[in-house]
Amino acid sequence: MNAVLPRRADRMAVLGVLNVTPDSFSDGGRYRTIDDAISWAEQMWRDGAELIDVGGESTRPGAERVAVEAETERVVPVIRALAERGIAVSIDTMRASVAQAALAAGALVVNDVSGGLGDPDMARVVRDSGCPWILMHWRGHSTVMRTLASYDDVVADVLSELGQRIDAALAAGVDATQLILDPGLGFAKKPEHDWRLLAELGQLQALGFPVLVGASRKSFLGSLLGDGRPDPAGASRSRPVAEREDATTAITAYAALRGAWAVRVHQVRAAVDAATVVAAIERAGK
Ligand code: PMM
Repeated sequence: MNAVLPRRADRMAVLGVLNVTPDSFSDGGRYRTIDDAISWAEQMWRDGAELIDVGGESTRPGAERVAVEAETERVVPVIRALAERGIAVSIDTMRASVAQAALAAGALVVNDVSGGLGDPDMARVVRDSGCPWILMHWRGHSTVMRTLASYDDVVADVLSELGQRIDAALAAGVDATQLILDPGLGFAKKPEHDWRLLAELGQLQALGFPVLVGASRKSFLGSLLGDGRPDPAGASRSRPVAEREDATTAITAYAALRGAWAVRVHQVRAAVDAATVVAAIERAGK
């Protein structure tokens, strides 16, 4: 995996989120121009990210799909500009044609939140390029995922469904060394599912693939830390998205301690610091 990345870290890796979408839940609309997006990516790169994860379609619960042309037009110019600057990029898409265009523009890794379910052609694109492929646990598109958060045993069910995605990838000719797994926190999951999956991260690691954790600013952190008082609509109040950074960093430290390959975060510097601290403790313990 590290062979394709220009940086080799002696700590857990960090992916910096660059959503070039008007409506992503946590940083949507932050960059009004390509130049804004590139400047922010450069900052995350200086802060030590191993990959900038560029996405052009929001996966926020309830989000409608964007047209494939719009998604491609959003991501390709940004990826090309970052690749020209020597910045390593992953493309966050579940569409094979977007992945293909992104790889042609210089992306190094495909981050597929659908784990290959969203587009039957994705496995071929990944196989032909030989790039790493992040397979996230996913059950359905954003408009319906809330209705799919039902499990007998969330850890066993996620492991078995990811196992099916691994089998499908291998059957399509993708090499096992290309695969990275992700439990898909917040995707067709209730908070109790997210916490169980984190508690049992070791079971996911035991499948033998690198593991990515994407917890940054997600709603299970908001509901844990909310003051619990009802808002005017009667719902229990959650900690606002912008105030979930410290909790995100706590998860980063935990993921590093549990041996995750990487975290995907909005604030790279805090994550790099946390991963560096954990690595120093681990080195001192050897
Ligand atoms: N989460 C989001 C988007 N892409 N990709 C992976 N591999 N894992 C995730 O958990 C993940 C992802 C949603 O978060 P955002 O809207 O902040 O990008």
